[in-house]
Amino acid sequence: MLIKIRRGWELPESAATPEAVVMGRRGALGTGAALAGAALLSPGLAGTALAQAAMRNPRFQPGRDVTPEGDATNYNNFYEFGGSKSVASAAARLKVNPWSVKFDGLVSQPREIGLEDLLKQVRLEERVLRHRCVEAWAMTVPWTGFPMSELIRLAAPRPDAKFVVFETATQRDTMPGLRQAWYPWPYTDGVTVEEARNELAFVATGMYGKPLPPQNGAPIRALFPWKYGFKAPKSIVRVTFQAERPVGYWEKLQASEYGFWANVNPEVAHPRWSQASERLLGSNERVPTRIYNGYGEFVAPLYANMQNERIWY
Ligand SMILES: Nc1nc2c(c(=O)[nH]1)N[C@H]1C(S)=C(S)[C@@H](COP(=O)(O)O)O[C@H]1N2
Ligand SMILES: [Mo]
Repeated sequence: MLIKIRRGWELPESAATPEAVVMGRRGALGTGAALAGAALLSPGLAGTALAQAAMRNPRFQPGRDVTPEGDATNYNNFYEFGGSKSVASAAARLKVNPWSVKFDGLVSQPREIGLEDLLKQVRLEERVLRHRCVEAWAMTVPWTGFPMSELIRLAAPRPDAKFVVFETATQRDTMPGLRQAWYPWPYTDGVTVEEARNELAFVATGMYGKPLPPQNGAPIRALFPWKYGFKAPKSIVRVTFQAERPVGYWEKLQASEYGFWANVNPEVAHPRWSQASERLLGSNERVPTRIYNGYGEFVAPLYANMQNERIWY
């Protein structure tokens, strides 16, 4: 079915203008934004706490070249800053200091924790992970951060908590996208607590050995590398535990196309385009999509006994 007003989220990648591929702007913007992100943080936190002193975890071998930094930081989806892929300069206005994250819902003790405080209670590592957007582009990024299971431990959910929802910042003054009232702000998405505890689930605070640039979700974002990228909320301000399955931003927009599970599968097409292959940011090479984005050994058991669930998109 064709919809009258075509918005960014309704377009397959092939129909979008690859504005970020204009050479020259990329490197300069990427570096500038990353530095701006670091400079906004308090001196104690800048650079060090968010990204440094992190050893690469050898358990996660990408089997692909790392995407050039300028490509990963200048071709983004961050609808709060607009529907194009070129949001890096707009996102540079994001205010990341101070930053805190709320833990609420079915937790033993609801609380709000400052980011510096949170980072003191985890050990950072670097993981090179593949990222696969539902629009069929992909990248391979060295992220700095900590296992999502650590965040869950700090939040201390009660046993009746079955799902966890991540809510993204809404800064009226820095995010022009919020004025587009037909979008279901704030951007949220969730997974099962069991998925969040899987060792592959990651919380990123840096990339390429530096603090996350705003456009990639500064200062803290989620990563579920076996799922389509829309399940990876950026700039998280709230983590809520609940018994009912949540309906995230994309599912609210178009449930027939973006479901709750959204695991990567080359054989299950998106209702409007094939997922059989993906385009690598940087080289533009097309390569076959892999089931669970190549991470089946870590996550396939999570879905082994699921029936009557649309787990692929
Ligand atoms: N808050 C927020 N988080 C978001 C999005 C968004 O628009 N807003 N887009 C998602 C989508 S569709 C993708 S593919 C990834 C893109 O992450 P990247 O820009 O770091 O590549 O972020 C996800 N997280
Ligand atoms: Mo995406």
